[in-house]
Amino acid sequence: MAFKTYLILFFLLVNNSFSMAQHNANYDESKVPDITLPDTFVSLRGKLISTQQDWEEIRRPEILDLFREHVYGNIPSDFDQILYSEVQESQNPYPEKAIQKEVNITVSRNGKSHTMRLNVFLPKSGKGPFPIFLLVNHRAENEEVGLVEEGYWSVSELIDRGYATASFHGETVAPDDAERFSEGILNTLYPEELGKADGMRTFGAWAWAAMRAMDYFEQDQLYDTRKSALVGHSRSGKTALWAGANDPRWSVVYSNESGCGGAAISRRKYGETVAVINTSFPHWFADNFAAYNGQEETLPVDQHMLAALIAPRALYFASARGDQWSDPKGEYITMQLGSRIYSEIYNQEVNFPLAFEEIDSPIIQPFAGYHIREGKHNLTWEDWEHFIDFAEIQFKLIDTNGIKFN
Ligand code: GTR
Repeated sequence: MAFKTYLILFFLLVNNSFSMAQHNANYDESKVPDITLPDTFVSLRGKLISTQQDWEEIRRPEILDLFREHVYGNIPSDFDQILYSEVQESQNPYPEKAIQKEVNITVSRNGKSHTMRLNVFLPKSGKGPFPIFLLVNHRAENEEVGLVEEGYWSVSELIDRGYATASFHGETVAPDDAERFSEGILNTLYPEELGKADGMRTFGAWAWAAMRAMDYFEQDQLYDTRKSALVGHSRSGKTALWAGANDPRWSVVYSNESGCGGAAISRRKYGETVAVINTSFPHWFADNFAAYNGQEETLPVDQHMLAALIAPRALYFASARGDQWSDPKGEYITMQLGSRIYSEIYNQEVNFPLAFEEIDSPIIQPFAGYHIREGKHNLTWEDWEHFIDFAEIQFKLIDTNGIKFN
């Protein structure tokens, strides 16, 4: 059989098992189980957490460590050297209004090194320092769309509004493939992670890369990293949440339709489930996560607690009505419950009183926001428009109140 035929057969097989999983998924709200969620505000030793000090010294580190051990795995932070160099490989799609930088970030550890690529656009007008939006990207570049797929990465509009924006592709850090995921920083920089049940996997590697991008911005006066937004869609949205929880240098964190293992409550088992995601994508999460396949109720955490880890920095979720696989209602509930951290611990008036069924426009308030749009699973200009509105509120707060996040 010709190689091409094998490829087609393989594609049909993978695609078929995926659509079968989607077909068998529960989309009936009346079949969602009764749920008891772990309490964000009670420590493992049973202490009621009501002060900022207890949250930051006791409960927050506990929750972060539970997610690390049981869900996403390690993000090793040690390395020997980090170097930045600019290359010129592609044509600037916006020569009239943007400066393009193609940056190689080379990290070395124990005599080995790995290079990831960061693509940056800066407004030509104005001197900066520019607030920065980083998009974690997993979509394949292709000849048709080139480096920038407008809508998905709304570079032109971000530049018009006076922001810098950057993106890295997950493939340049850890391939999105069950067989090849280690052929990036795992093999070169952190091989000891491969043998660990809580070892770094793809999402940990991509979150690590977002941190290295932030390292780059921090050492260059052109960027105003006090005003920095981290955006991810779908599998990259799961990554953005995990990266934002681990790296307090991001002042705003966005999840677009990240669903299972991202913004949606796992215990609802609506749309994609833990068993389905771990079976289709065994390289995404720590190996330990597979112990919860079909056993969501035994997880020591649920995703509302991941949302809480972002505070006091700002958090925004977006869903799409046509994307039931990501469980929009479960994403909204995560926001409702997770954002209680702002009122209960940080004295901010944040709340989401509307029931999911009542939402008919974006809910944009300081510190936390949510919208659901019509249409399918995708990151679109409509999403970005609300993202920017939300960031502007947050960036103003940083300017006027001098709010510091780290
Ligand atoms: C699907 C996967 C989802 C989501 C999505 C995407 O195949 O089941 O968890 O991440 O891919 O990344 O677009």
